[in-house]
Amino acid sequence: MEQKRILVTSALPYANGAIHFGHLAGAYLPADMYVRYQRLRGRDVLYICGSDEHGVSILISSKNEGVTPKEIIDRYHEMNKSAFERVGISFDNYSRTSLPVHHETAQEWFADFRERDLLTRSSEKQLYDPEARMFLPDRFVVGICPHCGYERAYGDQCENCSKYYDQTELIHPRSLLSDADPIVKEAQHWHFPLGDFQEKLEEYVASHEKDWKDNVLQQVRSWLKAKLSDRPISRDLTWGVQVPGEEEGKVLYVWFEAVLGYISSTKEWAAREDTPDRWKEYWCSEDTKYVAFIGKDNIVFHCLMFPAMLMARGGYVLPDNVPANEFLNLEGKKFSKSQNWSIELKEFLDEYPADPLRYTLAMNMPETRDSDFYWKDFQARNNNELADILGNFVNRTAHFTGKHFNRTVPEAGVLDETDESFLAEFAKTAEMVAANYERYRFRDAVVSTMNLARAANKYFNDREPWKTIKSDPAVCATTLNCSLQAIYALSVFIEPVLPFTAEKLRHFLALPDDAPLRWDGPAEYRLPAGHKLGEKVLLFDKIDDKTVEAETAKLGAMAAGDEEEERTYPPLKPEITIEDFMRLDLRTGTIREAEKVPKSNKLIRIIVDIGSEQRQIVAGIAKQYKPEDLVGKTIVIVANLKPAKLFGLESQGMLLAGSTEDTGPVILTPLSDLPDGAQVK
Ligand code: B3M
Ligand code: ZN
Repeated sequence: MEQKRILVTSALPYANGAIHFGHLAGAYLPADMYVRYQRLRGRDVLYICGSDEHGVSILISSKNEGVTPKEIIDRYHEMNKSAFERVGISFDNYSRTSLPVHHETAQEWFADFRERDLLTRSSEKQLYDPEARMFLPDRFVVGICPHCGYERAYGDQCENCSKYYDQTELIHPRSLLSDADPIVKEAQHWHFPLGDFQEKLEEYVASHEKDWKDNVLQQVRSWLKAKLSDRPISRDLTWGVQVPGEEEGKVLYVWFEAVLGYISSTKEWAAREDTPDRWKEYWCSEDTKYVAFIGKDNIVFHCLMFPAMLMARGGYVLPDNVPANEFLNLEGKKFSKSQNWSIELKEFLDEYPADPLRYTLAMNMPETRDSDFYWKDFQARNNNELADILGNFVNRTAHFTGKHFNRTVPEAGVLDETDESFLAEFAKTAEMVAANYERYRFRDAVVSTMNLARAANKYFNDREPWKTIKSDPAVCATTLNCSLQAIYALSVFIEPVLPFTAEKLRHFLALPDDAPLRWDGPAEYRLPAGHKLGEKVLLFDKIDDKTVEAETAKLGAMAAGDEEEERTYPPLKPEITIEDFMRLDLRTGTIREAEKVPKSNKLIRIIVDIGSEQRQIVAGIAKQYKPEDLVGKTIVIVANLKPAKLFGLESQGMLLAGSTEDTGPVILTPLSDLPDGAQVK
C-alpha cells in the first residue's frame, strides 16, 4: 500500500533528569534527521514526542530532593523541551503525560480493554515495605539478580545482564525507601494478555525480517522464543494515571500508559491545529507509515507490548520500523550523573553551537553497536571537517564572489566536462543520501552529504579561480557560478543534520522565492545569473586544544561544593538491640576452593571451612578477585543465613565485604590470625 503520510515518534524521556548526548544520539537526533529529510521530500510527516512524567524514577527523584513529583516534572519537562528546541529537534508536538488529555486517553484504552474482558485481574505477589507501608515498585527495591548475581539489581530488570524477572525473584531484596527488608504480600493487579498475541506478534515481526535492524530483531526473537506471558499493567502507587474504577493508589503501570502518550500527544497537536479529529488520520489509517525511534532498552515495549495493545484495540497502525539505536558512551565510559560523567545538553549549548554536536553525534551514531563521544573527536570533526571542508569551500566562494563579482551570481560561460560532471554530482548526491535516510543509515547519509562538500572543495582548487580571474575571467565566472550552485545544493542536503548551518547558507544565498526548498531542487534548479547574494557568513568557529583539555578535565571531577555530595553515605539503618545483633551468627573460615561460576561475569563459587563444616558460598566478587587469589584466605561469613539459589547453585551463607560505588566489594579479613569457626561479635 502506498503510504500517504509518515508518523514519527521518539521515546518519551522521563522528566526526572536533564537529557544528555546519549539520549540525543539514541532516539532524537536520528528521528529529527529522518523527519527533516522526509519534509524536504515534500511528504506529510508528523513528529510526535513529549515528557514521560510518571514512573517511579520521578518518585525517587522527588524523595531524594524532598520536593513533590510535580516540581520534578515541571522542572525537567521545561528544561528538556527547551534543550530539544535549542539543538534543533523539530517536533511537531512535544507534550507531557501529566496532561488531562493523556490521563483520559490511557484510561479510555484501559476501560475499553476491561469492558471487552481482555484483561485479567489476579492477585500478584509483590514486595511490601513494612516501614514505609507501601508496595515497592520495581525501582524502589534492589537485591541480587537471580540470573547473574549482580548485587544492585532493581525489581524489574537487571542493569548488568538486562534480564527481566519478577521482583519477588530478587535475592536478599532491600527497600530503597526505608532500607527495611521487604515482605511478600498479595496485591490485586490487572494484567494484559500479552501471551495471547504470541502468534500475531510472530507474524508481525516476521513481516519485518528484511527491514528491521539486526539488534532489534535479535532481542525480539529471544522474547518470542521464551514465549510471551501476561504483563501486569497496574501498580500500587499514588503517582501516575489512576486505574478507572479502582480505589485511590492503584495506577496504570507506567509503560502501559507511556506508549499511549504518543497518541495523546498527537491528539494535543490536532486540537491545537483546530482539527481535533486529525490525529486519527495518522494513527487509524492503513496508509500511514509509523516509525518509532528509541534506544535499545525500550525495544520490548515498542516491538511487542505496544503493537499487541494496538492490535487489541484494533484499527490502529503498527510500527513499520523501530530503528533502535545502541548506547552512546562518553570517553569510553557510561554516562553517569552521579559520577559527574555526563555532558548535559543545556550546559553544552550555553558554550557551543548545536550543529557541530549534531554532526559529531551523527558521525558516531550507535546504529549497530555502542559508540563513544570524545571531546578530541568533536574538535577534529568541527575543525577538520566542518570548518576546513564545508566552511572553507563556502568561505572562499563567498569571498571571491564578493571581491570580483560584486556579490552577484556570475554569468556562466560554456560548461566544460569538469563543470558538467561537478554539477551532475548534485543529482547523484541526492539519490545516495536519500537511499541512506530511507534505510535509517544516518552515518552513511552524512558521509555521502559531506562527500559533496569534499568534491566542491576539490572543484574549486582544480579550477584555480585565483588564476583564471586574470587569465580567463569568463572561465572564472563559470567556476564561481557552479560553486554557488553547489552551495545551494549543500544548503538542501545538509538540512537534516546541520539545520542551523543550512539556514546560514540560505541567508548568504538570499535565495530567490522560486528557489525550491526541496530534495530534488539541486538536481534541476539553478541560481540565476545576476542574483544578488546576501552577506558572507562564518559557518564554524575552530575549537582549540585548551578548550578540549578543560572540558575533558571537567568529566568525573566534582564541581566546587559537590565534594560533600560525593562523600554522602547510604542512610544508616534503623536502630537495633544487642539481641537483634546476637541473632546473627558470624564465623571465620578459610577459603579452601574458589572457581568462577560458568556464564556469569560476576559470581565466584567458594568452599569455606568454618571448622565444624564446609560451606559453599556464591558471591558477586568476580570483577574484583581472581579465584586463585582467594584460596587460603580467612574471611568472615554469616553462618546462619537462609540458603539461596544463585545460578542454580546453593549459597549457604554470605561473606562479609565492604563496598562503595567506586570500589565494589572488598572482602573483610581478620587483622591477625584466627582459627576457623571463631565467633565474631
Ligand atoms: N520514558 C524510558 C526511557 O526514557 C521511557 C520511554 C517511554 S517511550 C513511551 O528510556
Ligand atoms: Zn543480572
